[in-house]
Amino acid sequence: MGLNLLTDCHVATMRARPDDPLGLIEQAAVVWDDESGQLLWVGPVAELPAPWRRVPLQHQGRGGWVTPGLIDCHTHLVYGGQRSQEFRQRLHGASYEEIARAGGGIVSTVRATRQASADDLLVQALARVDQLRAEGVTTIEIKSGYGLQLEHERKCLSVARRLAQLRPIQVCTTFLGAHALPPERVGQADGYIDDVLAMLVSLHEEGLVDAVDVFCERIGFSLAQTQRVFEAAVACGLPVKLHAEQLSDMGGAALAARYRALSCDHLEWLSPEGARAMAQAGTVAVLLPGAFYFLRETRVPPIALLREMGVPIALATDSNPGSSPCTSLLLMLSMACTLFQLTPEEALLGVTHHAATALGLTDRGALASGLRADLALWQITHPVDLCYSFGQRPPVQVLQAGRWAATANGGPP
Ligand code: DI6
Ligand code: FE
Repeated sequence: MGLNLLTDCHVATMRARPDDPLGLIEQAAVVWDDESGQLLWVGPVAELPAPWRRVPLQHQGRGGWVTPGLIDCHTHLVYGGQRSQEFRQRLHGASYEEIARAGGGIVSTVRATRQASADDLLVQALARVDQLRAEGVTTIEIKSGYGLQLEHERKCLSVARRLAQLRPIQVCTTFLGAHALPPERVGQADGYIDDVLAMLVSLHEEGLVDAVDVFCERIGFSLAQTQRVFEAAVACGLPVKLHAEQLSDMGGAALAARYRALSCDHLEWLSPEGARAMAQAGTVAVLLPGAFYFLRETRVPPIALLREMGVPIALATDSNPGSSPCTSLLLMLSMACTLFQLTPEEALLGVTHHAATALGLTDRGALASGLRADLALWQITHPVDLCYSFGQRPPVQVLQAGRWAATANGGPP
């Protein structure tokens, strides 16, 4: 226990320098304190101050690359059941919206999630979390939204909190009560928003909520309903996020920006006004190539517009049973480059620095002294390799809050 030194490695700090968006350091050294869980020094090994050279715990990186621990900033990974039959229906021509309107879609997962016990949900969610951890993920966001009643939303958010007790991973919870209309409230969307506001107050008092999200969409909730939820979040002192402009341009991004949203997510139909508002508010664009791929969408998010306006771009799995049954953040790096034409550097910043911002976290997502000692040590030749190969999992060793964490893909070095 105490001070640790990692050498024989290269580092992608994710602190941009001119002509070097990833802040690369070759032949680097990293020093951290495993009690405070903080980084103490990151830089070229040749510049390592003498006192740090003799710290008691020394680790060899075997020439690998160190990145910040990856951050999956948008998941719905606590749920019951699965929806492969719907996938089949869609391949026979039914659309995601048609299935949702016919009582399938999110609502079918709501049924399965309500039936499942907390322990069942926990076991299933642990398997998903372990897959993400085996890819160097140290922080995840988990949304509720498959319970849609107080006891079931509480059950899901409590499972999300328990995951962080059972595994070396940090979990940020997001209350997404306004995800879909539950079967018992069909035709009463405004009445259901009353329920959402009441649930929010209770769940927030129980310490289960870190942020609030809404599915603002033709098949979800209107702008006015979204605004009511945002007002309630503000009253609780909670930050907001929004599922915005995924299937249509509802103007959700501009509304979210007025509430200083941490992020707007999906954004295939984002307008220039929406992008401008996000840029001014510092709202992160979270792109979800897994959902784009799985729903066989054709309209790509307006990447050029996001770049031009200077909106930070993050990437996430959207892990959920209906539109992205996926637990690979590395696959999202590949898809973001091939499907959305992000540069590898943008993609890598999207699962580190900008993903942290999308969760309102300033203590991670980059490697520098004073930040959390969450890192991944990859046996690769260059960070771009993480975007280049797909369906593969390079060997990785994970440090979470200064402690080596065993994963299905590697133990301590
Ligand atoms: N957008 C999504 O991509 C997921 N939820 C949402 O609001 C899909 C959820 C599902 O189909 O179960
Ligand atoms: Fe989502």
